[in-house]
Amino acid sequence: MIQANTIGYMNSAAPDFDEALDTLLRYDGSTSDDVHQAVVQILRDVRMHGDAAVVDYTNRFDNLGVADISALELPRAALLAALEGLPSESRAALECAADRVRNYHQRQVLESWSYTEANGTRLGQKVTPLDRAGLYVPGGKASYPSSVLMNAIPAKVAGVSELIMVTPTPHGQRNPLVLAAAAITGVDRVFTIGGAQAVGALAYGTQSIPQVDKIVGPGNAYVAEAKRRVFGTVGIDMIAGPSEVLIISDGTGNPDWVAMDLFAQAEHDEVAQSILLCTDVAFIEAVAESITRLLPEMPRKDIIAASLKNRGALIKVADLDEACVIANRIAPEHLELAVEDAEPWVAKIRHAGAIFVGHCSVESLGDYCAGPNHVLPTMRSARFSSPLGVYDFQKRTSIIHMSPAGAAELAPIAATLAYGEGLQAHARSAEYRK
Ligand code: HSO
Ligand code: ZN
Repeated sequence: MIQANTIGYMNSAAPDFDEALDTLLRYDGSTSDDVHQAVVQILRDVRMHGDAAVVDYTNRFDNLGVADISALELPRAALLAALEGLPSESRAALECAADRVRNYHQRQVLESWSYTEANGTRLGQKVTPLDRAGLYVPGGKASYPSSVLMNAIPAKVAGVSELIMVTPTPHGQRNPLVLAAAAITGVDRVFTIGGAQAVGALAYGTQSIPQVDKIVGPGNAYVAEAKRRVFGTVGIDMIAGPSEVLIISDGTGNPDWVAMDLFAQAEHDEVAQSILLCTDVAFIEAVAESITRLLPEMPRKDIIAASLKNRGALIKVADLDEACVIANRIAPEHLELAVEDAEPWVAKIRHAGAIFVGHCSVESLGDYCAGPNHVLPTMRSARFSSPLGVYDFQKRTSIIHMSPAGAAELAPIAATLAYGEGLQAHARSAEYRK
């Protein structure tokens, strides 16, 4: 039987299902007043005092004792040493993943285009990479080398000239895999700073840290709040919510696989969300049994258990069509189609960050090395946004090249519209070209 204390069970046929689903999906990502106030203060200090403030906060928050900012920059040699020092298996895996991610992202490059009208007027769109991007890499338990690949590679493929990584090293502890990933992807400069002070340094620039044009990468509540506040001064990628997986099952396949896929999401953190939609009650029971049996084996069982209990659910649905309707409503970050004949169902999914098609296509392959980006829209934002990609490091400029004949032809039209708006100078500057 399904143990409701491990993971919630729901049935789409229940009269209160809609409300129950809304409650399940609800997540309050708002920032607390404390975080907000601390971030305002830190950003103000970094803006006013530059390097000195960054050094101060870093010494205080990361338990360091450096005299100046030069001690907080890692030379390229340190990155290469981290790469050289890796066990060969780790290095090969990182390099294989990087190659695959690069290969996938090369197909995303937006090209400039233009067209010429009969009278010689040429109109177009010119695509340019950002000059400088900043990549935030968290320290501690959420420090993922795979995320360095996923953020740095699209920037480099786009042609960003300078990519600056910041990552905190509390108590001086460095993560060699993160540094090796920076070496492989060609990150240009690395500063061992973190938190809101690092976001401020990248956004405003200091005496030693160059101002960037866009900041990408995940972070804790302070980093998220700092990114929100510097948006406008610089671009940002997105403010990611907890990671989510939605699995659609037709009752085929191995329940252990489904249980472990739910765990893989749940082990990220206590508020990660793992949901199964399944047409077959017996299979749901089998998955519940797998969960109970496999959970004690997991080193992160406490996090998994909390996540499944707080935000997980096994949901019985009538059929796969209904599952797709619910999936579109959820707009999950990751959607697994764990069904026998999966391909035809892809067309029915309109809102998801990434779709994993068939029993072999599991999220963890996508997290590391399939090729597509693992930075994906969360909290239902797949309804209107897309995976991080090369296009996030490219911008577009319109090109208007009027021929004399083209200008003469359009001048009266522009003038008419300008007089209608009461804008004389607009009208006359158009009419000069007649
Ligand atoms: N599932 C995470 C990415 C990740 N998983 C990194 C493991 N490492 C968000 O898509
Ligand atoms: Zn993951």
